[in-house]
Amino acid sequence: MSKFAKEFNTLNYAIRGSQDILLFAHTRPDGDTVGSVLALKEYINVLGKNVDVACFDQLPDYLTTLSDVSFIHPDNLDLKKYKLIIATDSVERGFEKILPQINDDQVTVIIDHHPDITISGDITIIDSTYSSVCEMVYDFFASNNLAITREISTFLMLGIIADTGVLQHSNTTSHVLGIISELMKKGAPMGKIINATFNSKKISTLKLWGRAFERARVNQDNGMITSVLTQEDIKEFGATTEDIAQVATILNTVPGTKFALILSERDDGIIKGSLRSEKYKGVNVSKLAAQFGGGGHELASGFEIKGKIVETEDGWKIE
Ligand SMILES: [Mn+2]
Repeated sequence: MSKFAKEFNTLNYAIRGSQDILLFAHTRPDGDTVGSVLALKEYINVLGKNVDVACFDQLPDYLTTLSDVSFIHPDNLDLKKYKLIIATDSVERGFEKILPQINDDQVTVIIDHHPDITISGDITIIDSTYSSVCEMVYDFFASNNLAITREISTFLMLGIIADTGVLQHSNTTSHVLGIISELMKKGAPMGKIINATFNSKKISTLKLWGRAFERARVNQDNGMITSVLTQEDIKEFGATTEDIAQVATILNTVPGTKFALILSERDDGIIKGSLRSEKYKGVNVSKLAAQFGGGGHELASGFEIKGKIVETEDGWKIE
């Protein structure tokens, strides 16, 4: 039995009791937030209810082979009409702006697997031991004995594949693999999902990676492998956050390294640090991130500092 059996039961009761339902995906939506809202949308549609999906950004191009959904920009929402509002994954990337506008007679639900979430809903389901929100939503379906259609299985698998880096990250538990097996039985096209999310790389992404890999340095003293991307690089290649995060993941595969740090310049003089490690390396990168005022998971964390990346004679420095 799931540890959230009670919450999942309440959530299903709330869905069944509401005619107009809003789902909310996070800003710059990824496979997990998209997969989780679309799986819930399928279920709610079948119940014959009205369901909309809101997001500050549109569905990314690479996911259009899996869905043709269009998101409603929050500025264009008639928020009052929804009796039930469900936000999934990284709920503090967009939904925190909506929450204060919601009335007491509307039911809010938060489903997230990120640590340190400070907002809460009428139903709050947060657990950072889950690989993905899609893993949590699978448990919601299983806990309530709900039928998983081929469409639902596709969307749930999307989020799990995305957030586990195709079942390679340390969050790939036996529970996750059990779910993957069940979703395959329901018809989820695993190859198509992997192709959409990971196997196809734009030439601009490869060029961005090439630049970052060329600059990579290993610090033999602490086992850190690091590289930098300037704002010019990011603009030149139209890099997404995901493109940059994957640099750290790939750098982390270099033998003998303990963790990877990628520093990337963002707007307004902010430098973002992305830290990655692997369980067997025995490093808790969230502690490192915390030293710079950031946070995250033990093996994937980040921080932000003010400054500019400047080239020097023998490398790079932050000014
Ligand atoms: Mn996620």
